[in-house]
Amino acid sequence: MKPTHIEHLGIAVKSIEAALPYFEKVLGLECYAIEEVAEQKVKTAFLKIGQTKIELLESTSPDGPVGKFIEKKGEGVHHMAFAVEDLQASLDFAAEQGVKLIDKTPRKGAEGLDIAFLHPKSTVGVLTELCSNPNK
Ligand code: CMX
Repeated sequence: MKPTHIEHLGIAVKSIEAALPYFEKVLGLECYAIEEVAEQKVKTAFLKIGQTKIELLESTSPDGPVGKFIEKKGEGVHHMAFAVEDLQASLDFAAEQGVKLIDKTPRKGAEGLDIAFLHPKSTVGVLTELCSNPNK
């Protein structure tokens, strides 16, 4: 599969507004976009550090994946996203290796990326996202 880099780290937060001062004022990063992903029931805020982004995830509904995660585990690292060149081929390869897929085919995520998730039970407990940029 050979991911090219860590595209982003997803961090579940109760409130983007309350979390941003730590990332902006203490770490000195800049939030360059806030976007709602209705299908995932989240609002996202993006900060860039080198080639990698930090994606703050605030749930827009208690029954969404991030709402359920915060209810169970509290705020913290929610997922890790790897950039791959051929997303469908990477998913097929992971499935062949016995990895349980949450998404068998790509769907649309924030920033126009094609995304798909691998189940944390198959990825040593770290919810894993694979993503590719359809415009590259
Ligand atoms: N990291 C690690 N483990 C996780 C997890 C996470 N982020 N979220 C849930 N789990 C674990 C739970 O702890 C639970 O483990 P146990 O069975 O040992 O208790 C198990 O997975 C099942 O969790 P659940 O609360 O019952 O939740 P569901 O089965 O309904 O869903 C999951 C879990 C991972 C399939 C679901 O959250 C999902 O589909 N996630 C992918 C989509 C997503 O997270 N979208 C938000 C980000 C959007 C974006 O980046 O744009």
